[in-house]
Amino acid sequence: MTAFASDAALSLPADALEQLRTALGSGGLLTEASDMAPFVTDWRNLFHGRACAVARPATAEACAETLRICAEHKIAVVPQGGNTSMVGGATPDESGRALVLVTSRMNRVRAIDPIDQTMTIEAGVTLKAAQDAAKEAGLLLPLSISSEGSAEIGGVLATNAGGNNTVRYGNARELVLGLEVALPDGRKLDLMRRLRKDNTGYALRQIFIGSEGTLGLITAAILQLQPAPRSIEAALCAVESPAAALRLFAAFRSREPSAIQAFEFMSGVSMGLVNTLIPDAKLPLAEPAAAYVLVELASPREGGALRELMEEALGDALENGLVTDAVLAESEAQRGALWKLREEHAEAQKRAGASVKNDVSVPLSAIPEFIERASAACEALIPGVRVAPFGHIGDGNIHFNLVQPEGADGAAFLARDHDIMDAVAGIVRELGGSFSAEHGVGQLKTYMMPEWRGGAELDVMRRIKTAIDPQGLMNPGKVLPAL
Ligand code: 2HG
Ligand code: ZN
Repeated sequence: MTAFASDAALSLPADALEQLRTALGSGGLLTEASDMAPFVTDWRNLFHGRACAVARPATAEACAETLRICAEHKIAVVPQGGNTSMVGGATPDESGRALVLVTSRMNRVRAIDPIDQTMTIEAGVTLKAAQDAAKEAGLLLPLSISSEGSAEIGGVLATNAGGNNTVRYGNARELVLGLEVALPDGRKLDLMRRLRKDNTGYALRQIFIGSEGTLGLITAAILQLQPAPRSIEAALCAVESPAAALRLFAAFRSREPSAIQAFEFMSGVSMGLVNTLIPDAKLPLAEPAAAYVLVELASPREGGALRELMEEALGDALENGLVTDAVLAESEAQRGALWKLREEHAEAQKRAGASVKNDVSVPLSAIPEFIERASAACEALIPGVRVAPFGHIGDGNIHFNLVQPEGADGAAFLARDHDIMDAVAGIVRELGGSFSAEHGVGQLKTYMMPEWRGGAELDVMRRIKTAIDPQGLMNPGKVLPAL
């Protein structure tokens, strides 16, 4: 639905508009429908909302003041970073009553400390820019996701992003030492301590990480960095099945678990879409395979030890049939080309038409059974559906995505999304998994919360929400279903 400027003016009281203009300065507040358009639709094009205004504060103080004004006038606030949510987490509803608060202008790397190995960074820095700043200082920010070129630190932390390096370094929450938050009433919550040890009451920062902007707005953080790797080896392997991919993971793990920096799975169907729909993406193997693994080893030590490890592990795997073909990156450019094949899966699936995403996790041991049963269930539901799973198999997170049958009507396919998600979720549940491993709940999956997190768990979440955001203004309709 399109928002009109007149609607926006109607839903934003004149005194609130005046106060916001003063707090945000020229260019910090957008109220024209055409200016607001990029901020009211999600990356997947699933949600089309409206907003009374888009605020773009340049400082944490202006951000907090914006929240204070909104609290005074009871204006709902939808926080937004790079707008890369897969679950509509940063898109306002259609009422036009909410203000979208965009963090992109708070984009300074405040400091990097080489002794503490920490980075003090503002919410609007893109993950890629943060990685580059760490690299320039001879360090590593060990968080890597496909959308890192546009995803911003605030959103990455608010959603507790996972990604390719979780297998070694954990999710975003494990990297956060300190946090600065603008509370819904406009106060600043200063948790910017860079301490490894600090047992002084509740670990408040952890409540905001992964809360998807429903409790407050993260304005800055102190992140724990790691030594930069001096040797990196990457290989793309063809395997016959998810079970073979898992056995290969076990083989690498038993040799040198601390060397594994990424271990990614790609189904043949999903890789096929990348190959055909992404220019410059070319499979560097003789034959297409049923499935692939991208394995990356990294170490802060120089020398050939890692190469030896990779060659020995792959040599054995080729010999015993676990891997049917493999290619090792011989240069940074080749490593980049291998990663391109993996990182473009979401984009390729978008180009292939409508898709239903199931961002699930199960115990590693259950992955082969999960993929087999979920594939059969979806093929029975939608004949011709393209079952295109891929993901972070080393940490148990599979993006079990279904792409519409070729030539089918995308809208009709999407109308079945709950049937598909429920069929997949049922299997995930039987196997002890989660219906959302890294993308969060947003507005797309709130309906699943009562069944999965009901009883005391949802009750405690609601009590926390009410305690911190008593007016219910922060990102309404996300994470917690309406009562
Ligand atoms: C990835 O791992 C992202 O590439 C996107 O989490 C996954 O498109 C998806 O479902
Ligand atoms: Zn992912």
